Amino acid sequence: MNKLLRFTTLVFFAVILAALMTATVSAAITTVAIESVEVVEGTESVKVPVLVKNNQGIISILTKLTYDEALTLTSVEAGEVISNSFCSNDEIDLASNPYTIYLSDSTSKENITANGTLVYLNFAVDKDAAVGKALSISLNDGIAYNAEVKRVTLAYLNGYVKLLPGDYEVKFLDWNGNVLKTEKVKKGESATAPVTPVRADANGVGYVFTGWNKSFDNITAATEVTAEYRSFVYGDADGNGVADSTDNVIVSRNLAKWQGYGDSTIDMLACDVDKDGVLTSTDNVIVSRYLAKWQGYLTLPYIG
Ligand SMILES: [Ca+2]
Ligand SMILES: [Ca+2]
Repeated sequence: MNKLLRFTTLVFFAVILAALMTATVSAAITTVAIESVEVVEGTESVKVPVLVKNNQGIISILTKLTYDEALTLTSVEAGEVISNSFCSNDEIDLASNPYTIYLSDSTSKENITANGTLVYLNFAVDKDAAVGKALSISLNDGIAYNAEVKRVTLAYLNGYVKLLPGDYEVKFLDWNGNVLKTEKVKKGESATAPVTPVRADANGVGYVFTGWNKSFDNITAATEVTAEYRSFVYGDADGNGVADSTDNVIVSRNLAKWQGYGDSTIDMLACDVDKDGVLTSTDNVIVSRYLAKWQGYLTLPYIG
C-alpha cells in the first residue's frame, strides 16, 4: 500500500469518526419539541403538546412561547414529565405573547430523565384563520437546570397548527329525490357525477337525461345536485304534445326522405316507439295501430 493511499484511508476514517461523534453529541441535547397539530377548518380549539426528547436530566425549565396571531392561548396544562410542578398558567399572563412557561419540580432532588409531554398548550383558533397556512408556534430563550443546579443546554423544535380544508358532502339526486351518489369532496375540489341516470317511461311519456341542475366544480359547501330530464310523448314526432295522424304522416315522409323532413326536424326519441334505438317503418306501423286502437297496441311505447 503506498503512502498516499494510507493517508487517504486515514483521513476517510477520521471523517467518519468525526461524523459519528457529531451525531452522538447532537442526539444527546435535551430537546423541547412542539408537536404540530393539523385539524379540519372550523375547529375552534386545539391542544398542542410540548414534548421533551433526549432528556439528559432536568429539574426545571423556563422558556418563552411565541405563537401566530390567529391563535389565542386559553390555558396551559402541566404534562406528565414534571408531575409535581408549577406551571405558569396564570390567566392574567395568558394574553401575553410571548408567554413564559415555567416548570419546576419542587420536591425532587434527582434529575428527571423521562421523555414525554412537558405541557399541553390549549389554543382557540380564530374563525378567519387561513386554511392551509402553518400557524407557527415557537419556543426560545430557554433556561433549564438539572438537580446539580447546572445549566442544561436545550434544543428546540418548533411546530404549528394547520387548518386542513374541510370535506363537503355532495349528493346527486334523481328527479324524485332518490340519492344516486354521495361523495365527500375537499373544499375547492370537484365532485364526480355518477353514471348517467335513466328515468322510466310513465303513461306514454319518455324521458331523456339532459344534465345536472348546477355545477359541482369548486365545492365550498354541502351541495345537492339534481338530475334533469327532457320529456317527450311517444309517437309525437312534431313535439306538440300529442301523438296523432299528423305525426304518422311526418314519420312516413322522414322515412321516404322527403325534403324538409330530415331527422333533425322530428323528435327521433319520441318516434322510436319500439325503443330499439332506430326509427324504421315498424315504428310507424305501431303508431298507426295505436291510433286505430288495435288490441295489444293501446299504449306506447310498444314493447313486443
Ligand atoms: Ca304531435
Ligand atoms: Ca324503432
